[in-house]
Amino acid sequence: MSNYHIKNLEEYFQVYRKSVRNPEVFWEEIAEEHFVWRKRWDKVLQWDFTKPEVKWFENAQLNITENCLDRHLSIRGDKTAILFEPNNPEEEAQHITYFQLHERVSKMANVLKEHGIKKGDRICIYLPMIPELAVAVLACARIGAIHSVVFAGFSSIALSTRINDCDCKMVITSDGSYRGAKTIDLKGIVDVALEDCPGIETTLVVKRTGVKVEMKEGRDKWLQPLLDEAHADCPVEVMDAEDPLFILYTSGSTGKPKGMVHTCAGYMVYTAYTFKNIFQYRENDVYWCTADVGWITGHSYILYGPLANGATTVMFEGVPSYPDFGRFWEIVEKHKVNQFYTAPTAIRALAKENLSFVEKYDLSSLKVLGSVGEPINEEAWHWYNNNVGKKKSPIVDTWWQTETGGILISPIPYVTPTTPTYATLPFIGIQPTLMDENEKEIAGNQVEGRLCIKFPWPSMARTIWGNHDRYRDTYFSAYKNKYFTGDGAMRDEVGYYRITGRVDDVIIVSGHNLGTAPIEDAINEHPAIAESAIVGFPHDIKGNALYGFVILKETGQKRDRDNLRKEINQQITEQIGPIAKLDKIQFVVGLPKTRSGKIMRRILRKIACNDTENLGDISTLLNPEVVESIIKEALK
Ligand code: 7RM
Repeated sequence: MSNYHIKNLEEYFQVYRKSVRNPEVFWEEIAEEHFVWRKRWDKVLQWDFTKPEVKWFENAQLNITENCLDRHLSIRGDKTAILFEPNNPEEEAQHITYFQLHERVSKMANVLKEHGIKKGDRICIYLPMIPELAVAVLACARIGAIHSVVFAGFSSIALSTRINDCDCKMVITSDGSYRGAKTIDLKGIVDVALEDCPGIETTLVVKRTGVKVEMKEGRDKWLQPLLDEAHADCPVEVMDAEDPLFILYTSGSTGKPKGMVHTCAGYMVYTAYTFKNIFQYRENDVYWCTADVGWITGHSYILYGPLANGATTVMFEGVPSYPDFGRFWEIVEKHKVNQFYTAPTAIRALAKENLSFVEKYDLSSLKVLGSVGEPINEEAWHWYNNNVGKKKSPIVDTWWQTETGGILISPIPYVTPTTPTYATLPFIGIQPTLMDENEKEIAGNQVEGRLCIKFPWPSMARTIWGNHDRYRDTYFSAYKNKYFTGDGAMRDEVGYYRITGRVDDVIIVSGHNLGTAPIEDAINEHPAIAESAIVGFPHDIKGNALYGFVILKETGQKRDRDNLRKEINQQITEQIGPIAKLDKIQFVVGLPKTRSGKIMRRILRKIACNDTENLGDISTLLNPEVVESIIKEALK
């Protein structure tokens, strides 16, 4: 098990050095010892960031589901692979063993084949967080079909755009879905989408809610009867290392969504290795990531990473607020969850509520807490640490992207000392660097710049589906021979990284570059404030000035607004300096968020600049009603 499981800081540095000095030797050892291959690679790595071209384990052959399922059967066949917790707490949880998952995936794979699906075909999966979602994803991988999971909270238009972009032949969906107290008519959304998708030949429909749906003759089929008839045995399709495994769309602030393409071998090796170390997973642990499989976090750290390690991974159908704000903690207690991985937006939402929702439950099983998706502000970090981890569970603030496939910067729990708001050190094999405005690398510590990665890692996306030029232009053209992340970061005196936010959101005030995260962090520390977002707006003298949108906690509602404004600016002055003081502060009921919970500062910027005619693409927006109320209030 050499190097596979890092145990202390000294070992981290030692392994890190090895991984950087001799990446090919390092990754070859990991790949050799921990996975099942049908054929060995000829070359570990071939790369050229100018094209860009990256190939890991070239000419090796494998199937990721053989690694996630088949190889576990003889040693842990009866172990729970997926622990499904339904939306309704009254409905029984399901423990799906590795044997059962293997059989369900095989049957599903055979159903796909019977419908003419072959290696390389694209299949769109539009399902709620139910076991069939995992089964569908793995069934595609088993036969070499390329899955494109679309988060089942997206609209018909978002869905049809994604289906057409990669010419999907089939959609796998359900009649409806449960989300908290709501029931959503998923099939209806699909029907509207498919009016614009001539390439779809078949729709397979899972029965979940039992609502009446329309079934289009010849196109739509109920899945269960097909599964009942299907053969329980399906040999894997032997894949080349660099064959596409999946496409996952990510929407930037401009242009149409980008279909990031991930390939088989490197993705498997990196997600498995990071999962094992960053969550310190041990054989009998129960691991829970609260993301949706519709995001990269769900792909890599609900499904592939955990299953490649033979882990028990929880899949939760519901939302943190149903039936009440204690639901997460109820589940942690009920299933004795050992590793819990969630997003700052969820933590901030729960921290707004009464502490009794957390205190009611026994959370002593927890050993590791994770955070991902946005910078975690200091107040949320402490709330998480004190009330969930009881100061005993290290928090891993994991920085990564859809494009990176796996976690790139993160502490290793019980190994790397943590500091609030810092993602800390690069993971093994990752070579980050900070760049200045003149495209020069910034040396030394206590510096700030644009975050780039200098060397390939196994799980990086290889292209954008159908648009390799856009892939090059977006990620490899800003800095020669480097992958540009789009994020800004600071590096402190010990070399720890702190992500300061997207560089598109950086605001230049009187010539100073200000990242959004540290300022929002200072604001959120005010006891009356729950959440905030800052953007820039034009200013005659300073070039730009800062506009803050601030959500008050219940307790803050009664406070005098002007006093609060003063206190906020005082706090910013103390923590950052007078340069970062806000010129305008608007108290709001909510902030515009993407469906994955990230604040959409782009929309707030338009509001701050009084330019609300054209808000751009808001199809991925979770809460359009909030935008309207902010605009109204801003005009007052
Ligand atoms: C995994 C995921 C990627 C963007 C990324 C950052 C932000 C993610 C952190 C973070 C600060 C973190 N993929 N981001 N994790 N910022 N600290 N720990 O979120 O493609 O949806 O988003 O998210 O800006 O570039 S993503």
